[in-house]
Amino acid sequence: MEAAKNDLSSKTSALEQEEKDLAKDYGPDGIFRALKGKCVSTDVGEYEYELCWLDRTTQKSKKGHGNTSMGNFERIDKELADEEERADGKGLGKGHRMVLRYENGQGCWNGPNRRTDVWLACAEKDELWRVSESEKCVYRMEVGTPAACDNLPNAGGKDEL
Ligand code: MAN
Repeated sequence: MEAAKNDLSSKTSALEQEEKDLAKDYGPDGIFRALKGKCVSTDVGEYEYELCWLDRTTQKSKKGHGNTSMGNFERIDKELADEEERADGKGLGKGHRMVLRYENGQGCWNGPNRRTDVWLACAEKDELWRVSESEKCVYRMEVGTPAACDNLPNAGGKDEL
């Protein structure tokens, strides 16, 4: 009887986890679901920057000063990009792009909590192209991913978001 009770309780909590996951926003037609649990990163100066899809962004010190949270995934927006095309294709270009918002990261000394805007552009593979700090503790990532390509149903339309 006890064993059956334990079994029920672990199954109930597994079900609750699955229901929570189903309620989470994985983007138009769930295009980000395949990226769940995956991360991309790049080195810039004294830091390694990491984006874990629909989860978190992190600034990692290469000098052993530890990790700093740059925000937790909050929502998917759309914004207009207006950049020159790059020769290597690794840029946002012009047009509406999905922007993933990561908020409420580690507090900034004398400032707000860190946050990150993650701009997406269509690319053959998942790649963190560049990271900048547009103002103190407000970060911007530019990321290529097949999940942002227009041939995916609804990926180009604002209405579906
Ligand atoms: C650290 C890093 C920087 C940030 C400053 C703010 O050095 O997180 O990106 O600008 O703290 O004090």
